[in-house]
Amino acid sequence: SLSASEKAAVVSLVGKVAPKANALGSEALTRLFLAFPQTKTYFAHFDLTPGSADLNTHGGKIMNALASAAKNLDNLAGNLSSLSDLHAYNLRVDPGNFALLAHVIQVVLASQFPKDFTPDVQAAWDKFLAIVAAILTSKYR
Ligand code: ZNH
Repeated sequence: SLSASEKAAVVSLVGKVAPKANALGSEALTRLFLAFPQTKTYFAHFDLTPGSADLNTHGGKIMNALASAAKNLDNLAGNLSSLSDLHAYNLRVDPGNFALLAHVIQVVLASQFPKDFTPDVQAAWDKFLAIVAAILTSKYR
């Protein structure tokens, strides 16, 4: 779990992430599909053109879910419970893909917030995203 200083480092970025959720999430998905083309298979019904409405909407959902989770670091499993059900029972995304998404999210945060995304903040976000991924894949069977 996250230490007090890691929690503070995660929270430190939330105020900047939430207002730009769509743009940040859209860029993360664009990077995901270009760097790891196999991830596109889950989104056959989307327009994957960079900047598309589908990418903005879905990217926003992901980043807003992370912002919400970051505000509930003491109850992450509870905060993410319904998303965990969705990914385990409906979407069945291969768990390996979560690390790929976590990677591109960190690239986006580093490029959009270079001053704020210090090594300490990055380490905390890496751990946070790994915990979120563990929760979202915890009900797989
Ligand atoms: Zn997921 C969906 C989040 C990962 C795939 N997602 C989703 C949503 C959200 C999310 C919020 C929406 C829901 C509703 O609508 O209700 N995710 C998330 C997060 C994460 C994730 C936070 C981590 C961090 N996913 C993921 C991955 C993948 C995915 C990795 C693959 C690659 N998702 C998905 C899909 C979907 C989702 C496919 C559905 C979409 C549509 O709309 O159709």
